[in-house]
Amino acid sequence: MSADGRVGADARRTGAQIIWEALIREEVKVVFGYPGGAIMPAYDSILQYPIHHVLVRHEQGAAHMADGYARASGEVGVAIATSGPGATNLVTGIATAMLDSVPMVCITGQVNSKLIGSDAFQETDITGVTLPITKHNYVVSDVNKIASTIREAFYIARSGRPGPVLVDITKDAQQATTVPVWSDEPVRLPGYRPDHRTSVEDLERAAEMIASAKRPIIFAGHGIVRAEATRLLLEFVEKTGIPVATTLLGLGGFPATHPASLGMMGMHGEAWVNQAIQEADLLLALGMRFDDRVTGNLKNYAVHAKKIHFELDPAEINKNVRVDLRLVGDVKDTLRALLPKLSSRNCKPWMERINSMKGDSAVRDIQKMPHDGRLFAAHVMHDLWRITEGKAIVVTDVGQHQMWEAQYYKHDHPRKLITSGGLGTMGFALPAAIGARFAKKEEEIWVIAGDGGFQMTACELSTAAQEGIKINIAIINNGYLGMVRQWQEFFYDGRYSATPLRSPDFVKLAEAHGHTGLRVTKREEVEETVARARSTPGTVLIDFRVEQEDSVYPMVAAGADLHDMIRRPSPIVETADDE
Ligand SMILES: Cc1ncc(C[n+]2csc(CCOP(=O)(O)OP(=O)(O)O)c2C)c(N)n1
Repeated sequence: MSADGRVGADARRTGAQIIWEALIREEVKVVFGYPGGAIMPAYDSILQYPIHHVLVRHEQGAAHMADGYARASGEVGVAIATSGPGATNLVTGIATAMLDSVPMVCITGQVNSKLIGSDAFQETDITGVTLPITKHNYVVSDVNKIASTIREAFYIARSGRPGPVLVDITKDAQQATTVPVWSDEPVRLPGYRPDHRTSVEDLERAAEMIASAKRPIIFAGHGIVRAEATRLLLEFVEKTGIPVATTLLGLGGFPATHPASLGMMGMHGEAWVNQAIQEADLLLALGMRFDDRVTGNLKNYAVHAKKIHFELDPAEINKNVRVDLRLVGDVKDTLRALLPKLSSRNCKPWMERINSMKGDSAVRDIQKMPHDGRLFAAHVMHDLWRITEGKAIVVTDVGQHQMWEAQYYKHDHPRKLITSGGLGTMGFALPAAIGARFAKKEEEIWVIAGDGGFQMTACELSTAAQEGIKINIAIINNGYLGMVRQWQEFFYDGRYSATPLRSPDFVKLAEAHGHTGLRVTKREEVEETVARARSTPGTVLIDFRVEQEDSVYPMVAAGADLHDMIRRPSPIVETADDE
């Protein structure tokens, strides 16, 4: 066997060996998984190969770790599971990656091909189950197909609009032997066209529309981050002066502290951004998909604006919002081709108009509240941003804390915010952060999770301990399933059905796993405790006991018009003690 674990080219080997060799050829160094009967041949042979296997505590964790790894690195993440319950436990993680266009390959074991369809022990039709939530999936029962299928799976996962691909391999195919054929030819698949290029005429039309607009706004979505197009977007903005609003997943795609940055749009976006969108005469939507949380009521959405959609996936165009011009292609290529056609222009009056709307929205600025002993989640986010100088990778869970993070932690760099935007998967943060740790060995990583979501995958604390990794965990502990409680407060007359939440002692839970546990109950303690967590080796969990019934403002109620926002009810007295 050679140093990289490959056996001689013409030697016979098992399907199990071929799996790992195929992964090595795709430059995979780490996989996240959990063993079981139908995947045991593969687990037995991984011992021969230089691939690090992270033993998760639940397969959902494996899928989120592969996802976090992919989002932090831009590479394909890999999750492994056995058949039946192992495979179905991946489902939430696969759907999460699908909705956020994250490249991932999941390899599952399947029962012997002879037994398929017989309701054999631990048999599930996982390709049937995952058909609507994968970009593509395969069942492989022929050892001769393993190498080429894994190669195709990686190609599909990472090309065009990325997404998860599942490869289900029967146990007998893993055990059978063959001499594999490794191809170095580019993969070509009938009917699959991942690359598109915008025509010169369309680029010229876009340049004309941009030149004649008086109130344009750029929307930066996840596509900007994925395509590594941040620098080109900056050039675009510096040339044209057009302000930029971002989606949740677009945060960091354009520097939040840049003067042309407006902040986040949509349900919990800045009020002035939503207002500006409704007044705009041109929207340049870059790598985003007009999700309902972004648009609110479609009937009254940006009715004065012409719309140009820069998008890699043609199926996204005109799906939710009808556009005037489609620029299909990789957003980085499109921006590069468009830039020379643009002239500099004056957006000052428009920026002044937008700035005049800002004062109106400042009432949500809770971090400027006077010290009255109470700890608000916004304080934690703001202080974390200040102390880490905005440089940490922040992995958030789903709920109020996710929105406060988006509002108060300013992201200037791409791939620094990892969050489940499309599916909104509670339990995502801890495992995704563990995955990100394997992608970015040197960077500071913070998990920000609610007391509810954290408990969904808290078992992965044990994985972090076994791997001996350092991450910092901030639990925003409000004693409720906060975001649902907020909806109950606003829309169900304050009937708190099934949202008060009793939690374990998180400090002891951390300690039980061999980690450090800390607690913060007052605003004055935030700074010192965060500093302590950063300088303490190993994983540190901080239980932040925050104000219990605080709500995220502003808010566009589901289905309401974008400009029709619920704002913070009472004015907050500002003090000049911050920053
Ligand atoms: C797996 C899953 N189940 C249910 C929900 C619905 N949901 C969205 S936010 C939320 C409450 C989250 O509570 P917590 O984790 O404590 O965070 P907080 O909102 O308090 O910050 C719930 C139940 C979800 N998003 N994901």
